[in-house]
Amino acid sequence: MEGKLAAIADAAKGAIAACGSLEALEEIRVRYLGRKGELTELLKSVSSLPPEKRAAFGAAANRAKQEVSALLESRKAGLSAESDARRRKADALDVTLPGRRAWVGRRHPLSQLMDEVIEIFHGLGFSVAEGPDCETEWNNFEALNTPRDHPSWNLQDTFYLEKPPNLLMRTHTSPVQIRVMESQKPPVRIIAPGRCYRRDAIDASHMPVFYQCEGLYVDRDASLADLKATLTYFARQLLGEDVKIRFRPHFFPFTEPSVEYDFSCVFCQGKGCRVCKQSGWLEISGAGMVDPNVFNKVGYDPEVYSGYAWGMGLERVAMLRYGIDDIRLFYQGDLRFLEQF
Ligand code: 2NL
Repeated sequence: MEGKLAAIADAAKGAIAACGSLEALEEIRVRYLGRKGELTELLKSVSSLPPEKRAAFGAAANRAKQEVSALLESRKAGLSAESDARRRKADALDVTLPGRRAWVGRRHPLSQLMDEVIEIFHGLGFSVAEGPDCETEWNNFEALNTPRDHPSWNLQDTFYLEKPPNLLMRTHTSPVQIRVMESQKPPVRIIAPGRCYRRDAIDASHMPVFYQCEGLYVDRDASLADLKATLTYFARQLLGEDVKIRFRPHFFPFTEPSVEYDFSCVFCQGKGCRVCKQSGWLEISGAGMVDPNVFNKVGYDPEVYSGYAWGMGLERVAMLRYGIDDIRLFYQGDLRFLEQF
């Protein structure tokens, strides 16, 4: 019996010393000192001993019980203090942590560029005109002298609204200029920045939604020389005094004569590189003298008035300016791209 008492007491003391949590400690208490605990049972068995052995064993068993009890209490205090300390540490406010910096956004690169373009033409006396994204066939095509069988005036290339009367998403911002000419007399000096639409599959150089900035000047004596001077001034303001500009003959239904215009490559100074595809020139867009048929449609007398107009795709200008080779980057909202501007 004495040997068993010593073994149980030693096991209990060892378990208490090794125990790592209050829950485990409670299990140990139940196991040894609970109502059916091992030490409790041993104490109960004192009565079954021969009388001469009862006193000594009873005293030894009680001593063991007291020792284990005391150890349980002190271990409990220790574990409580440890868990309190742990919780305090976890809940603590670390005043040495750097604060979270307020996140500052910025304007989209296309918006920044549009503002610059507007600012440059503002300096030449042009004001901004705006119109709806959804337009009539008249404003978008017919008044612009565009023949009914022209590819852009076509279900395949333009988004039409389902309900009559054949409204569509504008394919350029020219309808804004038609609206201005139909509602006011010359002189006209406006630019029309805005969003345009076309039915197109998305790839590195096409988006179904894109931005344009067109311009229109109408007066009694506007000439092709004025057009060239205006676009040359614009090119120098936008890309620097050294940039050259060239005009090539072209055709548009709404201008006569018509030109396409190129800026010398700002990356290689015209020597030929990846961005200009070795040509030394960056193709920007088209321009020309407003076709007399357009003036007739809006009620301006082509014998009295002349005008020049031009267009440019904003994404294209941005891509050429920054050497970007994929138009989709403007529309993916990737901060790694946007934060560079
Ligand atoms: C291009 C270049 C162009 C115009 C747009 C225009 C507007 C009116 C009258 C005459 Cl109201 N012209 N705009 C002129 C020439 C070129 O855009 O590459 N377009 C596809």
